[in-house]
Amino acid sequence: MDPLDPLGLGEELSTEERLLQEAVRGWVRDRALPRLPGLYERGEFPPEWARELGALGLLGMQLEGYGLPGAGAVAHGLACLELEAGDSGLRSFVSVQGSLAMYAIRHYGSEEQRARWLGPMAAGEAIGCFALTEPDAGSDPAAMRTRAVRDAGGWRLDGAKMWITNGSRADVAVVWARADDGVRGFLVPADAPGLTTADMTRKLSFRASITSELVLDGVRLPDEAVLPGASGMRAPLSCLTEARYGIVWGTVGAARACLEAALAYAGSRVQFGRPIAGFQLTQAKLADMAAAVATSGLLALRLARLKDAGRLRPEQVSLGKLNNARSALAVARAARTVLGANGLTLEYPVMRHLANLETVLTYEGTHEIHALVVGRALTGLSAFD
Ligand code: TGC
Ligand code: FAD
Repeated sequence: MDPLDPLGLGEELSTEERLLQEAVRGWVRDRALPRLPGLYERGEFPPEWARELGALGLLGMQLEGYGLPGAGAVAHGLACLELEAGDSGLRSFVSVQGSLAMYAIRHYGSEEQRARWLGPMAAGEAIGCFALTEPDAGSDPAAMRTRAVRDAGGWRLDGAKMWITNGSRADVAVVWARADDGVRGFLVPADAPGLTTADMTRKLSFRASITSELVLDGVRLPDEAVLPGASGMRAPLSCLTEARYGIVWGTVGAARACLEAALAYAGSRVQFGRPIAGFQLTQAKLADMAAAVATSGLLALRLARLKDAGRLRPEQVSLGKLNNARSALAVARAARTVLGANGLTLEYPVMRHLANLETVLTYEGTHEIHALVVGRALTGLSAFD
């Protein structure tokens, strides 16, 4: 049995998809994995990785037009899987750039906004962030307090956004704010007077990823800064569906990396005179991990087929995120026990994945929110109203 692919899902892939997967896996192995423990310890994300990920064609890879690759759903998913097998922060960088910021500009932006931003963002020359969450509006973003007021000179934005990936690194922030006619999206350049950022440095999860607070204090913007196609909560929520799809795949990668580490460790660690892999309790853990990797991979592949057919519904993405984030976390926890005390260190990737997966369970809609979205789809009754 191939521990990286227990059900042989690789047989479902085209040659192009396999080549892309190999390329991303190779970049993660050669460029990222040797540096990740140190970066995680110091709380850093190397700025030069943006252009490297751009050169690999991964930023906005699933988007079409404006010179973007227009990759299929499986290829997009495999890239997320391989990146997150390295670190969830890597996949997040690509998700925020491509599935949130670029997706918002591609789908809701004007021709001028698309022409200005999409090329440099695909190349990793310009960084974007997606600012929806606020100190008092997390799971319920519709309760946002950031206000956009229109006057003769354009728009004035006031408010605060929190937990924003790449907030301080971004050349352009996609900021969601409440206007008189409902929620609107704005492209706020980093040098806009009145915009300040501060990094959130005391995280114990997602340490190799930049997370920031944004304060908008009387930020003046011209009419051209509005995303003309975005009106109401449907627009930001549709971006979330796109990024959540990437998480469904990415979590398979994190789980696979933990299984791989547990297998290698169990095969070489000797206690009571034999490798711990020979103990029945260890084998039960490994078998459960392999089953989780295989079934979450199958689920991701099914969602990809639905997405390519244009039939993927948001509640199916919620079901995928619900299952695969929980499943990956369970794999990481079990793998951690197999590694004993060594599993607690940065010498092995497992504790890093375990800590990251606590974020993955929480962001892009918490576990509970996705359960309620699926519950609403199953029963026809909304727990939110
Ligand atoms: P409601 O306000 O009633 O509906 C608004 C409109 O939006 C539509 N809609 C969606 N459309 C596309 N995709 C989705 N997932 C959608 N969910 C809702 C809905 O049909 C309606 O359309 P219309 O035309 O009738 O106006 O909202 P709701 O009751 O459907 O949703 C409530 C709830 C709780 C599910 C929603 O607010 C929610 O998803 N909350 C979670 C917030 C969240 O996920 N935040 C994430 C912030 S970004 C982030 O975490 C980035 S992390 C970095 C990384 O990704 O790596
Ligand atoms: P809350 O909404 O306060 O939830 C707290 C608890 O209450 C959770 O368990 C939740 O499930 C539960 N709860 C809430 N409502 C209900 C309910 N109706 N029924 C049952 N239980 C409920 N946001 C962005 O906009 N952009 C980003 O780039 C971004 N990046 C992030 C990066 C990191 C590292 C992290 C940790 C977060 C990031 N977020 C980002 C924010 C993230 O989306 C929010 O943390 C998430 O939506 C949850 O909001 P909250 O943390 O305020 O929790």
